[in-house]
Amino acid sequence: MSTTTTTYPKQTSSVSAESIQIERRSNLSYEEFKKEYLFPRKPVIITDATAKWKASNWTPEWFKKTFPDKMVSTDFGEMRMDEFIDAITADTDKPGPFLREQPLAEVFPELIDNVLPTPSYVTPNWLGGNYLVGPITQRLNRESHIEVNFCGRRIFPYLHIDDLGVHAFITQHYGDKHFVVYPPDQEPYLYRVNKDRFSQIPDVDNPDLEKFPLFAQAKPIRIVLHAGESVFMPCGWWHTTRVPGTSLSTVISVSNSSNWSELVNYLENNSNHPKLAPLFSMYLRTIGFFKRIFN
Ligand SMILES: O=C(O)CCC(=O)C(=O)O
Ligand SMILES: [Fe+2]
Repeated sequence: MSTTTTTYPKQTSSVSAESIQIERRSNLSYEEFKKEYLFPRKPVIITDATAKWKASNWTPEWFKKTFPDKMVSTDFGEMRMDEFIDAITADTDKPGPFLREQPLAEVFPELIDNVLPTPSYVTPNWLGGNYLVGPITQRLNRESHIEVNFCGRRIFPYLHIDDLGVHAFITQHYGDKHFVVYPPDQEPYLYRVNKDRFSQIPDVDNPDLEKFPLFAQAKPIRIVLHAGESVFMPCGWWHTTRVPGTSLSTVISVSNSSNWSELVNYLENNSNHPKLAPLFSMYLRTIGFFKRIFN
């Protein structure tokens, strides 16, 4: 989910900050998920979505023992895995390195079977597959990868909504993760960077209210995701995170009939070929129409 300059249409949800509590659910059937959360675009924490994943046993020590000399790409540059784990488990207030938004299949191809079976909640997922137009296929497939976030105590670098109008399904494997979440109706108070998907507010817990006075009116929803739990973050919901200690999580991005129109609008508004963009949009809407029938 890269930080390119983009235009992003206003998004909606039937849920507002006044009415929401983020529920914890287990044994949630797909039908219930669809009706209560996916289509209403309401976040939910699911406590047992990935119970069968081998990734449930991931720990920093296990990564250090299993891949000691593997080079990983962090925001402090390339590092050996054993040094990386030492740095993110050290008891220090200084921010350590962050292995951020790295595709699992590229960084740890041997661990792909650790995130199976795919939970029904992230299906169908239309981000994979071949769309017969190279740039469209590449753009969608880029978001279809499971990403890893691995770090020590720190805040996520930005309050944002996700790229391409996707929903995110974030699973915590190790440690706790504190989320600060704002429904789409809070956007007027969040100082969105013009035509982009980021807020100008660097730290929502220490905002500069002289510079960002309207932010005082924003109503955050706070949740803590524990190891073994997943959160469904619908498209258009603003979120950022903070971890009090070592944290390891994965993110699956999802697009299907519940948010396909956001993806199509996004691509149309950000096309490098403005003249062709309406044609591509029509093409993708038609594909969506048929996928909806056959999925
Ligand atoms: O896992 C996190 O801390 C946040 C991930 C996220 O929001 C993202 O990758 O877009
Ligand atoms: Fe995100």
